[in-house]
Amino acid sequence: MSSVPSRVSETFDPTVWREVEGFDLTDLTYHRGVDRSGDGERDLPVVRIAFDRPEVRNAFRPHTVDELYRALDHARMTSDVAAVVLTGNGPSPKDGGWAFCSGGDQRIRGRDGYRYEAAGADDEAPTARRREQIDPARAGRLHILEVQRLIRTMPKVVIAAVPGWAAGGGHSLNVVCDLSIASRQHARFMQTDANVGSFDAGYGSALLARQIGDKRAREIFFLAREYSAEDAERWGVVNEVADHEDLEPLALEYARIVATKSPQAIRMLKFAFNLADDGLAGQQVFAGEATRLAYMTDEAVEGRDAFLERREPDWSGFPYYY
Ligand code: S0N
Repeated sequence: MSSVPSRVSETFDPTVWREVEGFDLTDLTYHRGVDRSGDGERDLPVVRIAFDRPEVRNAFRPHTVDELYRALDHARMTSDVAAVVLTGNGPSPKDGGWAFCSGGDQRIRGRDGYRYEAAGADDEAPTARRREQIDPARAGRLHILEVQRLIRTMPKVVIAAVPGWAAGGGHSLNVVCDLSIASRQHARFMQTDANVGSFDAGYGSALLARQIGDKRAREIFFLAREYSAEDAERWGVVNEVADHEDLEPLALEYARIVATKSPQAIRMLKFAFNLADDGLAGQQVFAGEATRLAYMTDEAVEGRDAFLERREPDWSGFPYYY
């Protein structure tokens, strides 16, 4: 672990990342990998997106989700980025606790659009909570589900690096990432949805059951018990457990390995893995790639040219069997 704490995260290595410019982020940090080992600086095909609300275990409010969608979508459209590391900055300045993400910010949630604020030190009852009304239209938005779909359908490998708590909607985000690694010392997992009257009845539960088995997934949701990084690895919730200081380097290593592979092969494989579970939506994403590839063939070019040249297409050069 770096002995010099950086403003991003204690385990963040500023020598291998540069801030992505043009984003005015408050709830996240967004970095591009860089290789500074030789002369000058070379961009790596990797980005790091991190929740940056460690004082609330990296819970997401609607604004956090807006930022996350924007950063992920930028990564999706950046053609020389192969992989995304999704993580949480830390530790908490309050108590030193680490988190990947603790899900929806429970102070900003639900039907009535209330925001609960911890009382200030000069309040009459310091343990009480103030509440103020916020725009109900935004408070009710569960657009973290849009983020889940973006992670699921983006043609890049998304790697969850879990440095601490993955709870509630944060637990579900880990489920939806393509690969996951967790800190041996600090990563903890708990699916708290049913504790707080919330339920991820989509990927968070159904995909989890697909990944680790139905009984275990039901146990995780119905009992909402805390489990460790080792449990998570044994059950298949994460791919690998690493010592805390090795987590970010390992995430970067995963990402760099992915970046050595054929982009098209990775894309087709990701969509193939999704296809059966995602039904027609999965087929549509896979088929979009198949069509894009088909457009590059002479056969498709013949079809297009025949239309533009107002003639019958000549398919004679294209066999019915390869
Ligand atoms: C993660 C847990 C287990 C960690 O426990 P630990 O280490 O004992 O820390 P705490 O003392 O509990 O927490 C430290 C400080 O952080 C605050 N905090 C933690 N999590 C949240 C959170 N999710 N929202 C708001 N604040 C949070 C604590 O309050 C504490 O602050 P201080 O120091 O001021 O007291 C433990 O913290 C825990 O169980 N957290 C809650 C996990 C949870 O239930 N998450 C929500 C589950 N549901 C979802 O995620 C679905 C999405 C969702 O809720 C939503 C999102 C957006 C819009 C709408 C919704 C909706 O459902 O309607």
